[in-house]
Amino acid sequence: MMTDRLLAYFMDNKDQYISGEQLSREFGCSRTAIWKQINVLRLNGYSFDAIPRRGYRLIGEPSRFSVHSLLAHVKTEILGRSIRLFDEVDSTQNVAHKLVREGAQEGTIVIAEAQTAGRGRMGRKWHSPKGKGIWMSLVLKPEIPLPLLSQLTLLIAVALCRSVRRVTGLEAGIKWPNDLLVDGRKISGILLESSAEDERLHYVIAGIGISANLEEKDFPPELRNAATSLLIETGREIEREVLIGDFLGQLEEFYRLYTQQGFTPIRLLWEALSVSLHRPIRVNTERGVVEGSAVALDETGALIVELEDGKRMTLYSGEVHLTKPDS
Ligand code: BT5
Repeated sequence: MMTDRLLAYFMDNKDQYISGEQLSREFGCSRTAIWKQINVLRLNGYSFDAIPRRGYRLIGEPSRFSVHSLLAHVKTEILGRSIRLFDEVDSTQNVAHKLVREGAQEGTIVIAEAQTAGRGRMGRKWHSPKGKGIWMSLVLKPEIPLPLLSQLTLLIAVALCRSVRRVTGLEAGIKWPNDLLVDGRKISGILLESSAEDERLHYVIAGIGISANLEEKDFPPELRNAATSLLIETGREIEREVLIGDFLGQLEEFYRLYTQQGFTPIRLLWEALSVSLHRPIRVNTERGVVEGSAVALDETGALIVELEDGKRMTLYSGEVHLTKPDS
């Protein structure tokens, strides 16, 4: 309640600095209580400028996806033919799984402004603050055998990477298998979850997280070295609807190419955008640490690593670390 009243007060006094003292008088509480409420508003996507002795000024409100603008940019036939927008969910993956079980068709997209339990692979967390990113899940029903599912991650990574490059002009690259990096820091991740029976895929939920408009302060301290955003890298706000529309267009095109011609053309595109090929890497796999240099993808999408003794190893999963800067 108090947060709503405080917000209304700032809205009525836009462009003005309001001192903590004045606010504490107005609301009959301590300045610490005001400061806490301002932080609650910040977590909800409001930005404040704070100057000692002058006070606080509301400088930004959380942006909201506009259905109108999304529809104007999404020109695809299958992907995005049903778009479900949410203000806040635990994870768009959970919502999409539920929708599929209720009969949602291929191409259904779930987008949320915020996720309270956004997830990455292997139980890792995906930081998803309100109004700042693209947190979305896509329902796919590909007719491929289960062991080839990792090709789909690579296909999505190629579409995403090309689209980020085109919309932002940044030199984004792909780190095997599912990270998009700019200057060595992560801006986007892909998470595939599937339901299958006897090697037959029922459906796939492709989760895509893009850190679009996060500022440095929107990242928790432990992520600031490893993660970045399109806003930080370009210095300008990204119109999320434009990126979503472009990405879905690319993905639909590659998805069609893949259905018609198989993985080879996607593999070549992937290799051209990869930052993890032909350079020293260390991979943490379930069977231990492997060091060497990645030389190519095989036909299933697995990574072929050449070890120091010249032997080659095929990796199907794992966490790649680039061990030396670009040469
Ligand atoms: C991923 O996992 O990169 C897959 C992320 C998928 C997120 C989307 S958002 C929509 C959908 N709904 C969900 O609940 N999830 C999907 P992984 O490779 O495990 O990487 C996780 C690591 O990325 C974390 O341990 C952090 O180091 C880093 N990270 C977390 N949040 C980030 C962010 N917002 N931007 C950049 N890096 C982040």
